[in-house]
Amino acid sequence: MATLYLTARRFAKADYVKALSADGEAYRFRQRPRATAPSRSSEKEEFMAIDAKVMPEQRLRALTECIKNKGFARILETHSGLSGIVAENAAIEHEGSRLEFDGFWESSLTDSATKGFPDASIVGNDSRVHTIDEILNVTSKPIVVDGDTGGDPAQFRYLVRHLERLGVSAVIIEDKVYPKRNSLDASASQSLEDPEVFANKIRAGREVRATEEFMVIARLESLIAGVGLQDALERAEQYIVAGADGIMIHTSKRDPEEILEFAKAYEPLCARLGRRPVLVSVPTTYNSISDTELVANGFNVIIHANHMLRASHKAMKEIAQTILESNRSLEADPLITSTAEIFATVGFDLVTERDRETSQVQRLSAIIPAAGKDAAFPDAPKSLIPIAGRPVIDYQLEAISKAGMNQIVVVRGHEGLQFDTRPTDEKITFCENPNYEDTFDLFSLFQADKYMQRGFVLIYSDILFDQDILQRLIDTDEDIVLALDGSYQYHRHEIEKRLDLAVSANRRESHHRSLQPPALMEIARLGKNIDREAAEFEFVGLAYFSERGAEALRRAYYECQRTAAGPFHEAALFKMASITDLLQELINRDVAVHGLEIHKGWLEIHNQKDVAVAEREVLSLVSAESAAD
Ligand code: SPV
Ligand code: MG
Repeated sequence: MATLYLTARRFAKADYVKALSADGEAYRFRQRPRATAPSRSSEKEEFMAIDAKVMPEQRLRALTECIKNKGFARILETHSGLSGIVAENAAIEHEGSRLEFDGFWESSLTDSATKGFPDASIVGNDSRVHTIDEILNVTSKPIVVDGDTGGDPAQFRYLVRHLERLGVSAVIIEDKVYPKRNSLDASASQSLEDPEVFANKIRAGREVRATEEFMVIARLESLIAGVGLQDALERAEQYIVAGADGIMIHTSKRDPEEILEFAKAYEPLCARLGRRPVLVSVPTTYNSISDTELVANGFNVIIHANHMLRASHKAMKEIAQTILESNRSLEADPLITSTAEIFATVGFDLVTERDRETSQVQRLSAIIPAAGKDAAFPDAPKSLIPIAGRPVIDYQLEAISKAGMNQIVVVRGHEGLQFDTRPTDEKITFCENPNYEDTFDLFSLFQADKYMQRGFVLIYSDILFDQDILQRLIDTDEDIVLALDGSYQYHRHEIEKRLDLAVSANRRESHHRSLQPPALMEIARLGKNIDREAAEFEFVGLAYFSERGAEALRRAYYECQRTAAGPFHEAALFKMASITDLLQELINRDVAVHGLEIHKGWLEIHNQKDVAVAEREVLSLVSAESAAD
């Protein structure tokens, strides 16, 4: 304790001012390595609870270490796991350093209020410990627990043992009589405990602790009870003599004057006693004073004691009102956190990421190249063409998620910003193809290269399809499988558009009379320039690539990118190639590219006529479904 006294003393006065001259200079001390590296986008930079590898003893000690190193600790109230995560991650850039809270306050007021109870010794220790454990579970910084009166010495002993074992750094008990009333209500009765009885409780608590670092802090309620500064100082002396590791002086006044007077008198008192326990303030009412000023006046722990709870209460009231007033929740959207951010905050993303690693289907990405501009729909990406009131991509997302995939990647280009109007909680990863005017779908696809590597499903942006087709493609044992529509050959004379056509390796004559079930076949030729009479199939725009298939595709792409000069299959240049060109390249290199024949369950949107057909289909499906219900 002597060391702590010296260190705290050393920092307590003029040196604090010097250390904090630029209001934050002292923070340089604390470039604490994070328990886990922040991952992915800034919105998702939240602390991932499951990866927090801080053991109870380490956390326990961190508070004294923090006070030793920089002279003080700035503490924020938390009342739940979620508020703990937010408090843990709160940070600003301050003069080139990262400024964060140093730990958390587990408050009796806010723990009770979260449960809808008054702060009047109603919520018991078991329940409090449950909340504390919740916070410990998802955070890594030190916790200071509000121990109320501590109960009788026997109860306090058990509380100290329990909190210390959990890794809590300090417990603060107040010198009032059980059952206590919250200190901030001036009309409440505030009966003070006999100081000697309270001093014995401090002794009892300190006796049972297993480590030197666990702090038992005595909270003076003299100013709350209106018995004055002198009483506070006398009690402070008794508690210091009893071994208190810290002294908290509290007031409900708005003016910090009394608190500062106490702090001034505290130094000579400690000097006389030869020991200076840390000095703690809770500036809820006297909050015009800054943390820096409090530190400059000798305070070592500053607790912002209830702000997270009060903030959430205000926000909840506002949102409930807004939904009632608006008769729906749309107006509430800008006032609330997106579900995607909540998912990232509490580590749900990590769960799904790990699911993806273990599940064959979930490992796959669904990649939708949607960068190109189509003359028939010049004003928007084709993904956003509305069909019966919903954009094409909505139907695609539904089918993709029904097939069990949740990594969805859209490559955008033409009118790409229009995707920003999508719901914020939708989980689409966007890649950009800024060269969409000079390139085609192959170049777009490879903007999503890093999402291709564990296997993927390619989905053209202008098709509606049944999820069964996706499922069947994925279920094949082949590495590259394209969905091919065999009905093309019956309609070929009616179709005017330039389609992606395919010829199988074992061309089946009189195919339409075959009794064989639809089967997988190897593809020999693929492209738009295939003679219409020779072509048997139309490529639907849905294809599956296993990890190996994706690897073969990527290898060919990067080799051709390096070596291809002049025309590349049907393209004038490699840079302007289509996906089918690269697939033809694979076939020529003896990589098996398979086709899975389908007859129904998809529609392509090439022009306004297709939109009308799609709308009729969608609406008839909807009415068939509701008739079946
Ligand atoms: C608490 O946060 O529960 C406290 C501080 O004890 S105060 O509410 O100011 O009494
Ligand atoms: Mg309290």
